[in-house]
Amino acid sequence: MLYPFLSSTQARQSRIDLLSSMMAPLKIYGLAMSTCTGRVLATALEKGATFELQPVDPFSGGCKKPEYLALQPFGQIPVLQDEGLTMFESRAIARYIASKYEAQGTPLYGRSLQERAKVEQWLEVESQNYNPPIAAAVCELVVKPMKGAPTYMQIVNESLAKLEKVLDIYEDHLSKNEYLAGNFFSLADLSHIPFTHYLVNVAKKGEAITSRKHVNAWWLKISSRPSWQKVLELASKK
Ligand SMILES: N[C@@H](CCC(=O)N[C@@H](CS)C(=O)NCC(=O)O)C(=O)O
Repeated sequence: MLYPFLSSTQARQSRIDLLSSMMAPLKIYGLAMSTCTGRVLATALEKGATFELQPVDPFSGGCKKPEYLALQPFGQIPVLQDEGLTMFESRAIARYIASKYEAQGTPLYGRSLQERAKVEQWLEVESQNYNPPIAAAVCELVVKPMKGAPTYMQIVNESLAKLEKVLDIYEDHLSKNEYLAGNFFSLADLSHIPFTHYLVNVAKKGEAITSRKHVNAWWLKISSRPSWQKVLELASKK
């Protein structure tokens, strides 16, 4: 027995903590202020996985250098390297981290196969239904001004109208469920945080979120998690 004076639950957690501290840190290439990198960092933080952030700045062409393109041929952040694995696509990376560190931290896939199935369902909704309109609006309102490019309000308005329709479905669902996959915080909720943060707190165009009672309560809960607050702290240091 590793620690004879601890309860079996405490001893199990101690073993997990020990194993985790022996694992090499995840190497994450990207920027904390980028939405997709933020998704990956928040996942690592929820799981208590150690990581090193290797800064790669898309605004100064860091993504288009040959050595970076060898890791990510589409020239985008983030990239993960871990124990001989090199991979890209933030949602795939988040799934990998949530699975690898399944035994520790927040159970981001729930506690049963059925709960995991619901997490996967809402992860797909995030990427297929929620992300396209919100990313288009954030690109016009936040990213293009940062690059000195003009914002097209017609694209903003059309994207927000599409987002409103998606959020009507979320409002109904969240009136019956505390979180998307049920009554537990999951990877599906987490995956929504970065772009929603930019729409609500940076672009200040979050009426579609804040005007819906249950969506807003959900948003306030998920965005106040220590993991996301830590991502914002890391982003503020850039
Ligand atoms: N589907 C990709 C999208 C990655 C992405 O769009 N990354 C942005 C930053 S958030 C980027 O690298 N943009 C630079 C570029 O496309 O040139 C993912 O989820 O990882």
